[in-house]
Amino acid sequence: MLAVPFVPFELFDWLARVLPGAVVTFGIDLIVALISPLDLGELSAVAKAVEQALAVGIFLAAGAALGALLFGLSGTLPARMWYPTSVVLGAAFGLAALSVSFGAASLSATAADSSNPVVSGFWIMLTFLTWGAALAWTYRRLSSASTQHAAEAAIVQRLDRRRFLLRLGGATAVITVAGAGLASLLRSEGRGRLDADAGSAGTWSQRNALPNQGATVEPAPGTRPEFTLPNDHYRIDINLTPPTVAGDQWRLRVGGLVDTAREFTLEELQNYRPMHQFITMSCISNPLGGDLISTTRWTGVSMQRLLPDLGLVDGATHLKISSVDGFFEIVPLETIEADERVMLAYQWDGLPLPTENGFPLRIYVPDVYGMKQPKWIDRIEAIDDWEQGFWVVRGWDDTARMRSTSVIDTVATDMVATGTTDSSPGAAALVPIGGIAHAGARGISRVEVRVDDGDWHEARLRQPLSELTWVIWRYDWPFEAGQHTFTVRCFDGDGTPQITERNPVHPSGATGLISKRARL
Ligand SMILES: Nc1nc2c(c(=O)[nH]1)N[C@H]1C(S)=C(S)[C@@H](COP(=O)(O)O)O[C@H]1N2
Ligand SMILES: [Mo]
Repeated sequence: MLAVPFVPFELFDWLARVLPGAVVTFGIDLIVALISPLDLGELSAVAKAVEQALAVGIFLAAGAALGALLFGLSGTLPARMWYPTSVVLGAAFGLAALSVSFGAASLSATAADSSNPVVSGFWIMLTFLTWGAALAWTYRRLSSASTQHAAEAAIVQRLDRRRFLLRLGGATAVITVAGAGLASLLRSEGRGRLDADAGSAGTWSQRNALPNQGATVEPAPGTRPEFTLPNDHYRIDINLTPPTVAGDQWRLRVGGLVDTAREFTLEELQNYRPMHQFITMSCISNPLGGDLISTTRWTGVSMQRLLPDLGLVDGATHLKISSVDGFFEIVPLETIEADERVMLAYQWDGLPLPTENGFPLRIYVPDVYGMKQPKWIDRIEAIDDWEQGFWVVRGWDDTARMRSTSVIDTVATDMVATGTTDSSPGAAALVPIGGIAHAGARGISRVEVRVDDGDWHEARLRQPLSELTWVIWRYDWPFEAGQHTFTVRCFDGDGTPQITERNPVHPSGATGLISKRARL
């Protein structure tokens, strides 16, 4: 499999890591704020597309700006020096890009990333050398035209500046687009192979009934699927293209405060007794009622089971979990010792983790947002103190405990049925209203719905897939014609109500009540 880097994406990913956290967070918030109201579709997919466009835009602008700079300096340069100079310039940028690219790769010392470093390096250099050559070519063509009429030199010079920029921009764009096409062509081979493996086995959910089969409360029509198919699971991470890891070469390296450094293969991890958990995970950047929250079946090994085999020595108090993309988080040993549900997971819905979602290994930590749960893990380091994780360094909440949240998915105005409820003992036309409620690993004890400024009515709760997943609720509302506002609130397992005050996603996750208006 050949996987070559796409230079604009590499540059963008690098910027996202080195720019101050506040700038990056501001950028992400801005993208989410701009695209959410447009309702273009699944938030994580749209955001990735916008970021990719931005990456290409930044690359084009930088290419044109560098060209313009060279153009400005070129007055002092004899014509025969243009080609060599541009090529040297291209080579210099190529080398800079190379060091960035391999700097990122060396964060993961196992050669598990399936892209071949020689091929990648060659590819990056080729991109920049082509760019350098295009620069010289453009400049040469334009200046030979301009020197024919020396008298008009001043005007032509000014005119040419614009034409030069346009042409150079065009040349950079052609190189970028051609590079993108080639890179994705080469890469799609690899992706196809993984999918083929996946397809032959079939998913767990295709072969099995969900554990709450026979639950008495049926979701209101229009409620989101209770179980998210892995392909539909949201995806959020710091990469424009997900790291592709070769499973057979991959090793989980364990070091730091251990008696001897050691490694685990994927197979060795899979030889431990597996653990299956239905889990709802959410991104801390999920806007109120947003779609950066999903539920699937995770399989892996409990960290409690693995712990005795890590060789930790006295003084170790935390594990630093790091990923091939440079992402990392710190998990206290206390958390692992107190909760067997902390797990290193290698399957979703009975299949190896999808590339986007962390193949071959990711961690699950109950009750905290996704930002605390590295994907594509390749290293565990035992340390003797807490440290800030990747997003904590960049200004997000230390603990990132999941907020309680409840969402109205549907007011099923076209599904009016006749029946009775506590609030209307006589037979009445009922409108099913429904959605989800979730409170991390704390469970949901109660969901209530209010219509306009009326009283709160208790909704019925469907038995969830597990204590770690969202709960589907349903309230059959006695129909009243007119325009109405429906509001929902939930209480976690301890009876603690969700926070009603509005808070933005940054830095600790969104809070506030969600309302939906409907005309009946
Ligand atoms: N290696 C790595 N792991 C990561 C991230 C990342 O950028 N890199 N993002 C985290 C964040 S912010 C979230 S919300 C979850 C999302 O997991 P998913 O994409 O599988 O839904 O992955 C987490 N793990
Ligand atoms: Mo996230």
